[in-house]
Amino acid sequence: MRARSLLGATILLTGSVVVLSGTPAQAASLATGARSLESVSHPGRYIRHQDSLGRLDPVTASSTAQVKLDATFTVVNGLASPSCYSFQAKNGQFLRHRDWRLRLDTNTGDPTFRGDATFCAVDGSVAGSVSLTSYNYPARRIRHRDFTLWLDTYQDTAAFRADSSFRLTTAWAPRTSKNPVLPGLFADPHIASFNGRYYLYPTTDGYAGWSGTYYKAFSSTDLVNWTDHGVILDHGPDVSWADNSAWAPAVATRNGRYYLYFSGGLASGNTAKQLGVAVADSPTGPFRDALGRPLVRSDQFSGGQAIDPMVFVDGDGQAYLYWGQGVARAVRLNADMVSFDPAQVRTITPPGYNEAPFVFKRNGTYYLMWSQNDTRSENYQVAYATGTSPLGPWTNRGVVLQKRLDLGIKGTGHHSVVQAPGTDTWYVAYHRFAVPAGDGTNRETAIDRMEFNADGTIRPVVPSL
Ligand code: FUB
Repeated sequence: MRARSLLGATILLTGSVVVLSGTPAQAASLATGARSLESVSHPGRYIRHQDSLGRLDPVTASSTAQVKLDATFTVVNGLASPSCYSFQAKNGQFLRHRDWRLRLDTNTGDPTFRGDATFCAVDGSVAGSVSLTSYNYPARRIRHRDFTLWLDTYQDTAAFRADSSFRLTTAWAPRTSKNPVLPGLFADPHIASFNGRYYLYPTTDGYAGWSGTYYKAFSSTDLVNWTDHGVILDHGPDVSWADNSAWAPAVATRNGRYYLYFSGGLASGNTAKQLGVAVADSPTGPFRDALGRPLVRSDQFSGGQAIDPMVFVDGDGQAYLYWGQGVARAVRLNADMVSFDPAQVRTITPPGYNEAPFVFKRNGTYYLMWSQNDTRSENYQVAYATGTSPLGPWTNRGVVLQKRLDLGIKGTGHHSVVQAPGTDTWYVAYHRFAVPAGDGTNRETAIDRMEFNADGTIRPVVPSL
């Protein structure tokens, strides 16, 4: 069952925080972003961590900056399920239960950790409050006892209900940076502009071995405030030939329809990655597998992995498909957007290429961009070439986006580019190791300006927090 908005829910405002709530003990929907969680039974006390253990302590305006940081969590997409939530501390660790005690830990990406660090929201004991049930032990809820936090079996008493209810309030330590633009772990962002609105289509990250299974879509009018449109394609129910490795989606539009190109693999048997295409009538889906089989099979071309698809539609309406890890390939797509002539596929692997090809056009020049090095390396970076056609030939231009260690920014790659409609203003969306505690499977999505010199070359992108 996929995450869907709750029909018939009422909107309650608690401070600046929106809590969508149904009747008592029903699933509730939380706004993601930086929040603090105030106790219902002890107003003025907030969930915080100290020495990695969860506590319920007083926090006031005169509390130290550290206490305010420790009492601030970012509500993010559930590590185990998009129907639920995880709570990321400012140090990058996640609130999880272990031995029934609430504590902070680093996400290992394995199913046990993700389950232990995922909580589903149900109505709390008073209007506007929530109670957080465990994803993997649904009969248990986060509650405080002697001002320490535990995962206890639900008891139908007024005291238990109050001790396990919290109001999400404005964060004691509000965010001071513009990136990441999406709360939580999302990688390989494909950014696009359709009908005056920006869209982001990322890989859902935080899984060991990048074993995620579903894609979400987000949209924005200002590149700052993003609306989560929920799951738009889920390999489990929606794709017969792929279970996992839901990687690096890219969306293109033609004739009023939207085509989502994606990678997928099987958990057993032939686990090699393949490319698929799904179609929808809206940029936020729901998408359905257009072919019921891969668009590019794992065994179809020799060398490289069939991952990281990207489609560029030229001004004459001709669409081109690019893809590949290790080897970069390109081909004209047929007008149906879901087929091509295999005999016409070209290898266009540029120097230092690893993966994530991306093509756009500006002032008659075609730009081919790609990621170098391994996504687990802090040296993951973006380089580019320019050409006179969507298929080259290409002139290598070097690296334009790389780590910025003075700000703790590492592993900047798997990017995409969007032009602000009607302007010559361009933006690059990319992922990086989550700041401060991320790595190659705990990545987050950032957006920065991408500027050009008078000769059309791209200026080095300045990654920002
Ligand atoms: O997110 C999974 C894989 O990691 C992508 O397909 C690659 O481009 C790399 O970012």
